[in-house]
Amino acid sequence: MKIDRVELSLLYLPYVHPFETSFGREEGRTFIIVQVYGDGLCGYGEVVASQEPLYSYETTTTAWHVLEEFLVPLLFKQNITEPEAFYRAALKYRGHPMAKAGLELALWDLKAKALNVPLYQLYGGTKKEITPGVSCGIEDSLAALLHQVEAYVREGYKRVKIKIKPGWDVEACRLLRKHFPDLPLQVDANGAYKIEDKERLKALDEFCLLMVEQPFAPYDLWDHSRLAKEMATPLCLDESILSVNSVRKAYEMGACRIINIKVGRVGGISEARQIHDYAQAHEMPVWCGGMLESGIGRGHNLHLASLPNFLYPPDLSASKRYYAEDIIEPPVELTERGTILVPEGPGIGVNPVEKRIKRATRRHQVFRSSDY
Ligand code: OSB
Ligand code: MG
Repeated sequence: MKIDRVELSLLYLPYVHPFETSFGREEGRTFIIVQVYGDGLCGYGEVVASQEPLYSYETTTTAWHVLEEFLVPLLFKQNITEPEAFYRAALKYRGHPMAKAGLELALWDLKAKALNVPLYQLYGGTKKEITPGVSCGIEDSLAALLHQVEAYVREGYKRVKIKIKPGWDVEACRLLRKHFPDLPLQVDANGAYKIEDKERLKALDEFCLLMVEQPFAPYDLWDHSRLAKEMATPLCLDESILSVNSVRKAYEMGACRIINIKVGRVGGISEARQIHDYAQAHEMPVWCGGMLESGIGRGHNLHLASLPNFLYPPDLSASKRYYAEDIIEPPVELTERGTILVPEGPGIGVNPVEKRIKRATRRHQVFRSSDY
């Protein structure tokens, strides 16, 4: 195998419904698709960085810069073809996990396609079918939130997560619990609280939530460990978990009992699998988070979520929950059982539609191995 070229495309897709978190409302998503060509095959990856540095410091512009100036040259100058080799080589560059993950994912897809196997087989995935959850943004009113949750439950979603922030938390949970006494429900604060809000967060214990995700700032493991000691509901960390090393610290401090794994946030599948294995050895369940990915990133998430210690439902919904027209065909859909099947075709096992990718593309660049 020789990698002939890498292509980057910057895409914009509007959401079917605006998505609001504690850091703001977005009407659509700007993201990067990475394509890696070799042996007549093409591997696809997605960079989940957003246009603005809200969820993380990375943006589509920083990711493009890091890919163009450092990661793509690294690949060509060292003749790297294997995703594991790329992961190890790219460790020398500090940070920028989403940029690294996008290219690593494309190399995994290419490798699996060359071997003619689905990705989950390379990863050691065991589940063929996944029961997903749906992540609901902050709405203009509690009535609108209830309406949205009712629609998702009617569509077949078996677990609901709502975004919270100070002032949009206890009452929202009370209302949903009243209407759905048995629904598996969880909340995600994206770091919107401070330790001074501890009593408000403890009030959430009343609602039998599966977990409270990332109440405090990403760097604040210590305050999470203080809250965890006083709360019955398990804490889950998302933004705080950047590597297997940060999981060890969170575990040893008792900062959380559950880990949200996002392949972009941790810098790729190699790191994500180490986190999975460490958590499994320490009896900490993990689950697969989402970044409102296109069908390409979501397809990748399905394979990761098929690993055995992914014990809670992922934030991974059908294509139509996010986009009127996904860039893959067929789109991701829920079965009558409210599940999603892990694709069985080679690689990611989803079919990107080049025409739709082109239509959504705002910037495109080709990098040829012969130029390095
Ligand atoms: O914190 O999990 C999060 C989306 C963007 C940024 C952060 C988060 C999210 C989600 C979306 O919750 C989940 C999904 O992709 O369905
Ligand atoms: Mg989160």
